[in-house]
Amino acid sequence: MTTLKEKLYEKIEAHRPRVTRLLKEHGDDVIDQVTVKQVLGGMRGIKSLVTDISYLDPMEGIRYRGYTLPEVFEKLPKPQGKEMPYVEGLYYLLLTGDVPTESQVADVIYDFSNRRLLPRYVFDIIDAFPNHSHPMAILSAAVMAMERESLFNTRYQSGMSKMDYWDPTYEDATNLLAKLPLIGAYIYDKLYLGKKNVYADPTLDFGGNFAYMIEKEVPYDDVARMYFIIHADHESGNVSAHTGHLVASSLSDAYYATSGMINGLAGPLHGLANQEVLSWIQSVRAKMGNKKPTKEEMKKFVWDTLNSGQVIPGYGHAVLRKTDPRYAIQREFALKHMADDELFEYVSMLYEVVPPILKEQGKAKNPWPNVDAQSGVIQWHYGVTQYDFYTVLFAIGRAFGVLSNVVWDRALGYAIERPKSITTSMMENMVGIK
Ligand code: CMX
Repeated sequence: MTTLKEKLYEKIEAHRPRVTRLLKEHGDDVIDQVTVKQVLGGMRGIKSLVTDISYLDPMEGIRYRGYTLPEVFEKLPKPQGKEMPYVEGLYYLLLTGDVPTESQVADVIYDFSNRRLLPRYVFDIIDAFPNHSHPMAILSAAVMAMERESLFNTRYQSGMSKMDYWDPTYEDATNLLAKLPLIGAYIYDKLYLGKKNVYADPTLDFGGNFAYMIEKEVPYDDVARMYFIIHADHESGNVSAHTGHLVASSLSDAYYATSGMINGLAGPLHGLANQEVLSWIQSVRAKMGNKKPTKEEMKKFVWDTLNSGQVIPGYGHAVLRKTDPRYAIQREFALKHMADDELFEYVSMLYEVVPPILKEQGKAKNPWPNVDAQSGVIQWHYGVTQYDFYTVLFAIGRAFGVLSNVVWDRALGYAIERPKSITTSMMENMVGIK
């Protein structure tokens, strides 16, 4: 057993009695009420999911295992001479709640390197996709194809105690996470570099190896580490995290759950917004004949977009009510490394222009930027200019949070999801409409 798996088992054993007690002694206590607006409005804010891996405060932003993002970046071990921490260390933190030591991270890196080889048929499946397919569809299919590798499924078929579900789920999750950079890089290399081979460097960590495989130079390795870490988790109610949890709740394995979460992330109101931001900025640039717009001109583009019934991508959020700390971290990085980048200047101007306009329009509850407003521009700067690939990067990061949650779902025996639906007439009757 790896030190991570041993530590995880210790944590699971300590946590199980807390859930048993809640259910036994407080199973009928009321913790929330539900309004018509919430039921018709995408279940916004209803307290109906439990996770200890991250918590999203509307004003403060996300905390992973109790740590704010700046704390996570400060506390997790980093490769020598690098600004950003090991992604493998984040996995340790998300699963156990403990900040790993250098040697505990080294153990995870070694474990990942033993699991990262891809079966040949995954390359064949990626190759079978036409080149104009969206990379998120290819990613989802590649993950789905590997379902036959699921150890959970094999052990379930041969009879396994519920108390052991977490173990093969952890194995599936770790196997899949270790393989995701290679899958993502092969999709990138095939679609944009026209290559049929991808070469990994087994001496590199998760972020460093990803940068190597898509042929991007330093400091893209740090960009990759930062990107995967900030996208890892955003508590359980967002579409990708919730889909992963929902699919796994029927005891579908980690491969089914991850493919499902990728499909949810691929929508423009969620993860795809990062590519929409870049495409929106490019359209502004084209309209300006590549000349940088003045503030007044930019305001007009924003109003034109709103008046044509579209949203401003990268702004607003279902939970947050302030600038997303994931935006702030990327902005800090951009100010340090690429302050003169032309597209970054657009992003900075949008930060000044958009919030007052959204406030004036009076519809969006949160006029501030989210993670997606900033992320594509950094990718573009370091040579990943194919913006339909950006959500794949989001997905690789998000898989860490989703899969850590699925392991804990199995460990704590969380139930199959089955909320109740009603008809419109029933709702009308309930509120007294005849
Ligand atoms: N531009 C224009 N209008 C916006 C807006 C934006 N950025 N954000 C919200 N609104 C509008 C909504 O469309 C809604 O309009 P209607 O009443 O006409 O339906 C109204 O303001 C109220 O919405 P809300 O309660 O503030 O926001 P929701 O919780 O319904 O939706 C989100 C949240 C993220 C889908 C929305 O803010 C949005 O569409 N943003 C742009 C897309 C985006 O950046 N998505 C990425 C979010 C982060 C992520 O998941 O990756």
